[in-house]
Amino acid sequence: MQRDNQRVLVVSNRLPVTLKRAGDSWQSKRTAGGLATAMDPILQKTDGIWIGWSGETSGSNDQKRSAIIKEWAKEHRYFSVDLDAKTAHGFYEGIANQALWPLFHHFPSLLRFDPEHWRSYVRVNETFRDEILKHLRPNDLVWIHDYHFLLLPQLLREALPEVSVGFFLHVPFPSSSVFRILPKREDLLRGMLGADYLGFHTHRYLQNFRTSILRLLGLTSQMDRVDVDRRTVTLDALPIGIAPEQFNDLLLKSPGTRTQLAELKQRFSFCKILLGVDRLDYTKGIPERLRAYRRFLQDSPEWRGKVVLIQVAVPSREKVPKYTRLRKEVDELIGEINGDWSTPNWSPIIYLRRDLPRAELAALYGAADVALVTPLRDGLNLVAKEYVACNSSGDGVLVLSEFAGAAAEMGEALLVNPYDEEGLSQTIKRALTLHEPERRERMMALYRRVHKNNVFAWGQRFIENLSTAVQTRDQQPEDEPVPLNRQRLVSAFTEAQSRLILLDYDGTLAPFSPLPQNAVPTPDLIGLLEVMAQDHRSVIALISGRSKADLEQWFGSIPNLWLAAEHGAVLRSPISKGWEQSHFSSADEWKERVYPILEHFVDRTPGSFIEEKEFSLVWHYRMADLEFGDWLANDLVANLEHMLADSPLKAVKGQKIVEVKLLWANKGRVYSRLQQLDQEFDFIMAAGDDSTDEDLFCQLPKHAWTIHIGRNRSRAKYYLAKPEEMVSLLTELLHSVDQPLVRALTVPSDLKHRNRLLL
Ligand code: ADQ
Repeated sequence: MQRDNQRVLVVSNRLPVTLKRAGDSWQSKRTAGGLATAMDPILQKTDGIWIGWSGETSGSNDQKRSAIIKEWAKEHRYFSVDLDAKTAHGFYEGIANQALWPLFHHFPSLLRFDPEHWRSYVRVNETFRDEILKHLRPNDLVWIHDYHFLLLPQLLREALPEVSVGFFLHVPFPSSSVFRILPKREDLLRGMLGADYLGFHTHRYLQNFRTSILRLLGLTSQMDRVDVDRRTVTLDALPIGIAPEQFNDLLLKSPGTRTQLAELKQRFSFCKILLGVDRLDYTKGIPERLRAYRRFLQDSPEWRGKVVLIQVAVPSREKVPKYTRLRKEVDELIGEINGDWSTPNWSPIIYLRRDLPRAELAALYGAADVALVTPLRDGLNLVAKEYVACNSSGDGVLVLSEFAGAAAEMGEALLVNPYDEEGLSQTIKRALTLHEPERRERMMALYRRVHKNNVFAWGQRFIENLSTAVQTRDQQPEDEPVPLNRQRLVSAFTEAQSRLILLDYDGTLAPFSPLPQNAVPTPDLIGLLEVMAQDHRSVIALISGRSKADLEQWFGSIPNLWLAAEHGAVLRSPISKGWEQSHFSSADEWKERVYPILEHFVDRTPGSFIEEKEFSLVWHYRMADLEFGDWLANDLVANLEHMLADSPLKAVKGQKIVEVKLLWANKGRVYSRLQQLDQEFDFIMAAGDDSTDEDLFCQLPKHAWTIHIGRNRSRAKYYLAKPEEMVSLLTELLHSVDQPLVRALTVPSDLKHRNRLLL
């Protein structure tokens, strides 16, 4: 829940006001976009502020301009960020609209990425960070909007780690195979992950984001969250709404809108009205729609003279060449269709290429029999909802592209593939002839939903969810290890009289290698363990998932080192050198059942293989495609869990492996066994990196120094980032007891005595 005194700072590319030079004076104009409608009540309620770009790049210091900007701040608490023309161009036309926009909308061939533009994009994100920091107070919630500021959440986090940031992406998040085309893709993902709460319009976009962070950053996530740098980032799908009453009110109460509606109905009383309302953007599918309409006229001569398409298109981004070409293409197509089919009394298309006031739009929505909302790709699409809001009588028909985010929640529309010219032309016909009961049923269901999921509910939910995400982030969960204080550990170690040190090998003392047999210990590591194991005050055990043979080959000759193989299924004492099995095991017939299942996964996953150990079977997929491997691993564990439910076996997902092992073979048992050595340990340290080490961490007494390698969730109390840090810690421990050790090496009888005790 949102706390009472939490102010909201809204950050978007443009403010809801714009500045324009008019001769030697300046004009300030309010833009009534959907976002302003959503943000205004939130800003008023929380006494918040809005930070954005004025859209004007002269940087002029003239008094009239400055006075307007001051007025915005004073009257509305809108704070304008000034950008110089070159930086603004690189940021806005360059990266935002020629790299991110086409790519996020699945138009990779239109991607233009200029490194100089990228530098501008970074600079603008930094400028916004600095502006936010100027205004930020403790407890504030920052809400950043859209693809112009993908780097901003992380920039803020670096400047102020405790900052509370939400980010909402208004455009689609593309599939990972498309997203990976972007240069700087990792920077952009890390930038987004600086937020506490990340919102997308649909689950599909959220899934695409999750796959991208897995493939490109190796981050595994859950449906609704991902852990990054010891923080939890909450993920959500939250489609934006509109303010339906504002449209309805215009139709019911505004004399201007009512007159226009009546005039439209009268003027087109002889025919049906199809309506298109779009920004003039290639993602909106306007030429495709026009071609489908032309085909419809060709194929359905009975409709000629009885239908009209009113296409409203507001020019946008005209400094980008693709947009000027689109404008020309649309002009030409409309010219051709009207030229080919018009009669003295009828034109098939009426084209309004300008920004219409909302009052006029509402009249058009109210008059249209069918709305054609057919983008090739769209984050959501507000026009679809606006049209529905103006159809309280349930008369209209919405034709909606299945590639618009809105399709996910507007299933009662007639869904179309906008690339399928013939299919779209047939759907136009179907929409025009839809029987009244079906028409009403579909429209009323849409109407109810548009009212319920309105933009105010959306804004409120975002803020509440962000607030909850921040509170969750601030509660340190029990399974969150903290950074290890090495100094304290070293002094506890040196002061202790009797120490127990339990070490995992792979991922703890040595980094992973694509092939397990290649992760051979270095001579330095062997040397280090040799010297450590000779300290008469320490008992050291290496507890690994490896086979007896591997451990014996690599560490078997180190005197006084205990070895536990196969996660503790077998233990070798340094004196007898014989392997002792911690549990009587029955025959291996379970392997015959499990092996074919793993084999099936090997067949499906190139690069993966099976390792057979005495007490377990392991499917390794480190060399396979990471995303595919992880996905199949989850599938495999789920299948095996079901199958092994009543058996003494367990399936565990480890570091790029799935292992099926006997339940009793676990690392916790090694500690139980070593406790039987007639010895009181006043220092216990255990280090490990994967889920099998958790069995050990749980088993140890509270005062033990349990260390997880890597910053993941764990039952260990502390963490070190990587195996190199663990090895350097052991070296430090060794140096801290240098003198006593040297003495110990000269007293072999003492060692013999101790080893007798151990057995
Ligand atoms: P847009 O790409 O701008 O928004 P859309 O959702 O359709 O797309 O919103 C367009 C808005 O502009 C509507 O409110 C519409 O009424 C208005 N409009 C369009 N043509 C107009 C005209 N000629 N005159 C006046 N007004 C006009 C981005 C994403 C979308 C996402 C929104 C909100 O690209 O996918 O739905 O943000 O998150």
